[in-house]
Amino acid sequence: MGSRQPGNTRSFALAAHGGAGKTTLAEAMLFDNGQISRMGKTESGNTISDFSSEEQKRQISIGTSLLTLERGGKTLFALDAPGFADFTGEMSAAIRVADASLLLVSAVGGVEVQTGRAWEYAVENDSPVVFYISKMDRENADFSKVLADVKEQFSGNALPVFLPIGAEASFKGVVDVLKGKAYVYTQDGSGKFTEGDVPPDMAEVASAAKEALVEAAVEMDDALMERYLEGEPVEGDDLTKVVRAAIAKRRIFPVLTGSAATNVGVHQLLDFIAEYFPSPLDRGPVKAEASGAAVNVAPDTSAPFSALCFKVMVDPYVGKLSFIRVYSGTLSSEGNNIYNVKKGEDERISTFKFMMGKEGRDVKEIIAGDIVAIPKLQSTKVGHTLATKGGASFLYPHIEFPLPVYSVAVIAKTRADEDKLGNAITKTLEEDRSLTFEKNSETHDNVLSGMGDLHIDIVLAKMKERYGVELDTRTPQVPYRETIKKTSEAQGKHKKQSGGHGQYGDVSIRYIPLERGAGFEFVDKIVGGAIPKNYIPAVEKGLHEYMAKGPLAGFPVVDFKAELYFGSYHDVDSSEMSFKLATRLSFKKGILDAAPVLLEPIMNVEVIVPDQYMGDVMGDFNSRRGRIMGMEARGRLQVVKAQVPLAEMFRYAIILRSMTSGQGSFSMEHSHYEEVPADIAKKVIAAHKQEEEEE
Ligand SMILES: Nc1nc2c(ncn2[C@@H]2O[C@H](COP(=O)(O)OP(=O)(O)O)[C@@H](O)[C@H]2O)c(=O)[nH]1
Ligand SMILES: [Mg+2]
Repeated sequence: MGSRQPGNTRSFALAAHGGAGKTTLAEAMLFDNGQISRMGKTESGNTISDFSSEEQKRQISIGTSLLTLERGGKTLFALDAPGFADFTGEMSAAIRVADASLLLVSAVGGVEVQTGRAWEYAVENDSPVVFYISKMDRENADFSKVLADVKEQFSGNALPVFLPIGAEASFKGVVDVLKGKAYVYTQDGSGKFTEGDVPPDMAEVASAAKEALVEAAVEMDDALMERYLEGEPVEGDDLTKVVRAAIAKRRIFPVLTGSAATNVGVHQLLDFIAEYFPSPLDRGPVKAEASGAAVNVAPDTSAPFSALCFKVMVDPYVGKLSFIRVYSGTLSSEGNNIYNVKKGEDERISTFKFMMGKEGRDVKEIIAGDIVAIPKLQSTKVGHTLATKGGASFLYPHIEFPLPVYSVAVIAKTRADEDKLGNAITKTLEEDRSLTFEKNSETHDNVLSGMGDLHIDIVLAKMKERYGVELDTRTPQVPYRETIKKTSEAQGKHKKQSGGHGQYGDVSIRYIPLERGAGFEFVDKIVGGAIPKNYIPAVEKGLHEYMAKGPLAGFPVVDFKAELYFGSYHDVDSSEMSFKLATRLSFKKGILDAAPVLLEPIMNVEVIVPDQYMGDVMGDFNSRRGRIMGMEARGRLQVVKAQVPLAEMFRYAIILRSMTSGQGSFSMEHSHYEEVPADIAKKVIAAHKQEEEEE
């Protein structure tokens, strides 16, 4: 165990559009590596990766699962990330912490929207990419077409290393152009193959492919480049070295191929990963921050221990597992604690786990480059940096998750559900960083927001299964606001002087519109003691209180100035309460006299779709009161930017999916507030009136 070295570690994210075959490929890798005795299938719900009940029921991956393989003296950590847009956050975290990405592109479906997302995340993280053209056994599999697609959309330096022998039902093996060998499989799913010479009809293509690789790779080494230009062949260790370097530095993006379902080419893929994928040493130091200053952390096993938590999983049986990527040092589970640098707290550890889906094998020592799970950490959350007490004190950059785009208001079905809700939400949020839960202080809705309806459905199903909480959902209330368009003046007089201690307050307030986003301003313009100083704060406080529920439709009033300019008082009967009540009278009248209007939130929306859906997307935005702000091409995809009222966007995740057959994706964030068109405002106000009457 003590002999493991970062130079022998390979970690990679399996990333792709949903359904490209990642989970099946992971399963084939485990099978061919002798780690499982039979291959499970996504649709049978028996793969190592898709182990949660929701994954098995829906036959898709929902969370990233970690698989650990030993191959040729190397330790391989594979992160099988979900490909559906609803779980993009899981994919981006996997790409961030792995040393490389194995980016699958289906030989039938070609490049899809999430393929582009995965590529972008890899670019952002400077992560080396190896393409894998999957499903070569399927009808209509077309290696050359997909290769051309990849080159055009991502990089001209996407260069084939494996070439398929045959295609569709007759796909039977791969040629490794670097090794100059052919591997022909028995095609019975057993993964048995024979090594032989490149078939004569492929020899020319194979040598051209090799030439292209060598030419791109020698650039990594000046001396070698010179020899190459002088006509000397580059072979053996020299070649391996420059190809490895070119991959690690994102100079070339090898393209591999195979079929997981028929188990063809997977052995060669595993060997390629072990031999050519970058180790932590090839990736070099990573950036961290110590009290404002940037530091570079090298993957050195004798340096202080440091790691980043990128995933937390709460399994009903295993309990909590925190997944970490170790960036520096060595840590033994014996006699050591782990220190959460972010929280400043010590955490007890008992073991580390080399994971295989939901199962783990205990290991006593972890080193820089490892990706492992730790059971039962208490305070550690996704994005936290771990070290040992008195050791490393820097923090790794936080893990960014995309902003939620789909929201529902949730209502507990029964009182018992309500009691359990808090705990269930807290636990669920801990596991799922692209989920948010918020009580909207303006509308009082409990709003659950995520990446799409699929995501929210799964979250609700999980909460029911694990914590026994049943929730109803409905479209959330739009957090409208109210404001005024002209200046008004209003007196408010509260007077009750019959019997006993009386009440007397009298204020005159001017209400003046302010620019959008200005909020609220209070100005005291009382002169000559018309209202004694000690009552003025009560007026201001009163305004703050009444502002929260405007007179037009019960929404907060914003972007106005209130000038208290006159009033009167009574020596005995005046009190803070009387002045507050007087303020309320003035406020209601004043706002209603000042041409009040409703404001609604406007979102910045960015939609990414294949060319052919552009027209539909733009037309649809017109019908949603959207404003197109711009368009740009991103490869064969189009990006449409628009500003659209939130009221029109609640179900957009569903609408976009059906409009684009699942090929579109979008993101949105709040931009600003704008006046609601009169016809719509009328309906909102009428609905509010009705609600009030019912209450
Ligand atoms: N014919 C064929 N089907 C495959 C292959 N790999 C995966 N599939 C099927 O494609 C579907 C999606 O596969 P899965 O591995 O779950 O995709 P993932 O979403 O990328 O993890 C499943 O029905 C698989 O059985 C392959 O190599 N050949
Ligand atoms: Mg999957």
